[in-house]
Amino acid sequence: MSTVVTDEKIPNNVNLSHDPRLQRALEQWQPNFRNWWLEMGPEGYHAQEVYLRTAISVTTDGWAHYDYVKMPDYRWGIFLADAVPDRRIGFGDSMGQPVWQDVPGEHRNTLRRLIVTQGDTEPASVEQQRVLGASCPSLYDLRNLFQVNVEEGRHLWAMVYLLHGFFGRDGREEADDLLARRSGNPDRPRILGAFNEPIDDWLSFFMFTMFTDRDGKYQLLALAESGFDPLSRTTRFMLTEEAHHMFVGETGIGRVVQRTIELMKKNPNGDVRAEGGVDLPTLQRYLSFWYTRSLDLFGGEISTNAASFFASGLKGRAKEEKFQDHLALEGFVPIAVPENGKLETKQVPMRTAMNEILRDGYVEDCQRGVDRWNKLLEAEGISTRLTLPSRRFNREQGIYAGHRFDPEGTPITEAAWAAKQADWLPSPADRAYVKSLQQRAVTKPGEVAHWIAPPAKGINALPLDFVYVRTDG
Ligand code: BYC
Ligand code: FE
Ligand code: FE
Repeated sequence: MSTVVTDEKIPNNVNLSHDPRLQRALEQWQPNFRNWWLEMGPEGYHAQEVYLRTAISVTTDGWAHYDYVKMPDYRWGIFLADAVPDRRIGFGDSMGQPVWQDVPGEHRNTLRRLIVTQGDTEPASVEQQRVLGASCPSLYDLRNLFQVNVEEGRHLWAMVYLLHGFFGRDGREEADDLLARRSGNPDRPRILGAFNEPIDDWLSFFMFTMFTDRDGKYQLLALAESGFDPLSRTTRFMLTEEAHHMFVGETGIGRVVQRTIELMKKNPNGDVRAEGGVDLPTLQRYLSFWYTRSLDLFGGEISTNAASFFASGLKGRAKEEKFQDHLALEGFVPIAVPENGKLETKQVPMRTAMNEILRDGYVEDCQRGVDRWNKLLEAEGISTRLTLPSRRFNREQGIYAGHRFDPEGTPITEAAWAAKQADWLPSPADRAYVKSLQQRAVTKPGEVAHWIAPPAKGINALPLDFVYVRTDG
């Protein structure tokens, strides 16, 4: 098992002190990261102590340490899951060969691009969420926001380690660029669409951690299969942290649903807005928006990029061992392709459909979460259900982009779309309403904003009124 060092400038289990050049390069990047955090990290919360978990090892029990820390002093470390002895490439044209401990020359550019794309999302999400502290629904939620933020910062460190460690000068330049792009900035935006969308209310934050962090889970599962072993080991450990981010999203929305039900019952007309809550149609519109923007993150349904990532052993399918045929040279995936205003089912060769196969697993996983929310409605005798729209609806990437579909996936005209859009997606008025519920930060220990139910339990077995963030500090 790799030794974990936590008393160096950069906590790590990659023997950093045995590679002085790499150590020096990363120690030079460290103050730039810190400056980026001070400029783009959680606004107004640099001096307060936050009750956070910090990764200190990669064992399944006790990998995290909980204590108060000021976020700029968080110990962002480089941790790789333990190596699997005699690991072999599990799919594609090099199937069965020993995994690579270094970057094969012929895959260098492609791998760098994958790592940069992954790495770019991490600081992007911190930038997107930076203003949320001013409107938090409770100290518990505020702490969870910051937990997610510092861990996305650690995920950036994980990708920067790979860039510095394996890609020489190009890698160092890419690492600098990861701190230079800015979410939503028209001149130097983040790479992927969803990471340039604003998140300035907590409903968006919970939808993002439910749906967009879950894309992270699936992309990381696919990269964990990589024949480039350092990438596999890095992403495997990132997945450990990712579970909490999705927990924050799923339970966050679950708590909103719960409060919405209470307010529906309280009001004689079932008018949730009149009671200061988030009505179900608004929840549905936010869900539809973040789900579809996250579907885009899987790339095109028909993708030669995806085929070549798979062929060359760089990116597999989630849980590749569950599949029978790891070559994927035979077989086709039926995909409905828009043609002349209609849908034609085409048989797409398996490798070219890899993005769609990964998306399939994601859609099922999302559905399980939505089912749990719907159970809450069902238990209270409410007939409305939250639904995932068709994967053709509201897409900006892939074969459905540039065409209009209703939430059931039926092709519609531009005029029909224009007439119904405000029923299907959040309108400026919806956004203004949601923000109006979140005008101030709720920071009294144990207090929870009116529009959301309290959590079922506290963090790390602590009570709900624990001071998760010392806001006076
Ligand atoms: N926005 O063949 P195509 C996370 C581009 S989330 C903008 O269809 P490909 C996290 C694409 O780059 C996980 N552009 O797609 C979550 C290509 O550009 P070029 C992040 C897009 O390459 C929450 C063109 O369209 N990890 O960790 O098969 C908080 C055609 O490409 C988008 C990864 O993404 C888009 N949505 O697949 C914090 C894993 N989609 O070549 C963190 C690494 C596609 O024409 N990335 N394009 O210039 C990949 O595996 C692939 O790059 C993608 C795209 C799956 C994203
Ligand atoms: Fe992440
Ligand atoms: Fe995450």
